[in-house]
Amino acid sequence: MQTSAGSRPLIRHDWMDAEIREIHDLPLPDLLFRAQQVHRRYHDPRKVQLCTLLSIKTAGCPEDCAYCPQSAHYITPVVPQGLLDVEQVLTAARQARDSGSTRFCMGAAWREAPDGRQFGQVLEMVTRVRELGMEACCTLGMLTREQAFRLAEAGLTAYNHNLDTGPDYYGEIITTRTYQDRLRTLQYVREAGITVCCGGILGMGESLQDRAALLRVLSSLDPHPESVPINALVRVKGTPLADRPPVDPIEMTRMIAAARIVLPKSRVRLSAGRTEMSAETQALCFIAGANSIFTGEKLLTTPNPGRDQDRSLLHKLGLSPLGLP
Ligand code: SAM
Ligand code: DTB
Ligand code: SF4
Repeated sequence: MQTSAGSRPLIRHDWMDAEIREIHDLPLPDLLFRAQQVHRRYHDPRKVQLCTLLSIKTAGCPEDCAYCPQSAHYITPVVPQGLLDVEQVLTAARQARDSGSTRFCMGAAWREAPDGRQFGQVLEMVTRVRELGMEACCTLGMLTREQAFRLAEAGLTAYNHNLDTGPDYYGEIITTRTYQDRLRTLQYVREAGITVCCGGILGMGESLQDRAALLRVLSSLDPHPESVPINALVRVKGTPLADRPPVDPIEMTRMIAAARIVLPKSRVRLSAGRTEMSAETQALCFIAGANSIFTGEKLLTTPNPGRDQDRSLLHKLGLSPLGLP
């Protein structure tokens, strides 16, 4: 078993909230030093995974997630769009691959993945994206065990299903499903042999305790999620969280560093919210152990720094895109 200087193993599933808080609140140089030590043990610190998102079904979602511009409960600027054709998706995937992305993530504003023709269409998208030589990820809402196995059979690399925040704060953000519902889908994804992508959002009014609790729950999953997206809330007009203050850059850095220390092998993704982050903030996040980003003009429905901007940022920092494994 790999151990740190003391006798504690580095990969742990028994983290306690208080220990995580202690790490999170360390003087920043100490926190970054610890995060770098862990990061360099498990990852190449010069490589950043590039992922591209596409919304394959947009808006009209029956869930009431307070952050989400695609919820049917709120009036937002997002224009609804039914499920895209397979060919439209492939065109976007090819473009993403040709501009250096190795993972293509397809998101649908569903509470739960539907059965029938639409699910068949998604399975075809997955298979065809894999045929392009890319990793394929989906985020379709809740799944049944059978759907998870069918996605695995189609070749799906990863399934994104976020816990968003700690269990105590969850009910303040979403009332139409429970934390337990989320954990159940994550379990099916794991059983099907698909890698797990699961993280959260900062800036929704949660406390530092809620952030620590999110990391504790993520670390209790065995194995740890292979990918952990850390999003800064994108504040969209019409959503209940539209008027929240922006996430403090140092708080973002601390959360990424704490995630890196608690989830040593996971790919930590600096996800939504980068259009509002300076190059310096993003640099701090990479130093803290982030090693993946979403690249391309758009996330699902909101803007994201374009490829040229990301290329020049990575170049300036001496980082380079990760190739396929
Ligand atoms: N409907 C599916 C679900 O909720 O699992 C898949 C799509 S949903 C848009 C994917 C994730 O995007 C959410 O779990 C949430 O963490 C993130 N997200 C949505 N709106 C966001 C926002 N305004 N800012 C940051 N992250 C957001
Ligand atoms: C994740 O954690 N962040 C991405 C991805 N997983 C699906 C989504 C961010 C969405 C931001 C708001 C939008 O563009 O609609
Ligand atoms: Fe948005 Fe997904 Fe929540 Fe639907 S389930 S409102 S798409 S985050």
